[in-house]
Amino acid sequence: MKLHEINQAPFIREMCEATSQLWNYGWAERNGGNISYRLPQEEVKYYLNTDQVKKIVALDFTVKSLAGEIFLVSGSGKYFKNIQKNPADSLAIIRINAEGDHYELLWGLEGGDLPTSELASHLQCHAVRIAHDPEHRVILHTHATAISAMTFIHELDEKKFTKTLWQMITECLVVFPDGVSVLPWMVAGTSKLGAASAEKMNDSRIVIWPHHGIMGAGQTMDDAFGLVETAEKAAKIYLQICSTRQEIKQQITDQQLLDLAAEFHVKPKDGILKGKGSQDD
Ligand code: 2HA
Ligand code: ZN
Repeated sequence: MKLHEINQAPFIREMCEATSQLWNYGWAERNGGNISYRLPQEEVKYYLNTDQVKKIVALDFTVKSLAGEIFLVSGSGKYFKNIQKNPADSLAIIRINAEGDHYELLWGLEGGDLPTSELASHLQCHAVRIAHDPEHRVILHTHATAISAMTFIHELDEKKFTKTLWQMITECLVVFPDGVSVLPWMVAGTSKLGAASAEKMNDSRIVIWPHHGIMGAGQTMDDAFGLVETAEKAAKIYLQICSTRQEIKQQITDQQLLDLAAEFHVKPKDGILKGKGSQDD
């Protein structure tokens, strides 16, 4: 079969668009942020001979449930602003081996670099999200400015953090009824952070890394991106309210949020809202 030009592949184009948009937002300074995109074998085979393995590399953790899965990932140390100029240098297509303890490099990272330093977080989060949702495909980590700023002045209790975000924009509850999870500060790039993030991804598709950034999961690039954008917009409103130093004179009540959830057929995360129709009433 004649292979198509891989730079024209929808998954490469989407990755280029997302990374440059993240840079335009100012959330991807230097090499900040990383994305991984689960690719179906049937899609990849039009662009790549998946029998040709360029390199096999050990993982320092095991993700057995991802055996045979293929991912497009951003490279370690790569600047999001530059990815679209040379995707084959900045991105990699990897496949997890049958034991789930190595990856095979199928394409990319032509300069010999490694996949994202947060690979442990990405793969462990994928494993958890796929177990909840077979359609899950994208994990996106970025240094979203307002969310990071909010982690300095808001309590890190995840129920309180979730409620504040839900109160900032009516749409938030509809976009992330599962709320946000918040980890304690942890060292970046470690499999410990990966395991902790993955554990949180059982409960929510957003995990906040205080004083660092955010991780979002989605079925498509737009889905994961939109989720992060929505949380970030809410955080921005929160910060703007704080900076006015005015007391809040009115806001969306718990009951209004519950009415909204009923209208949109979403189930708000337990233990946050009180009122008619709440689990906690
Ligand atoms: O440098 O964002 O968390 C990439 C990162 C590490
Ligand atoms: Zn980061």
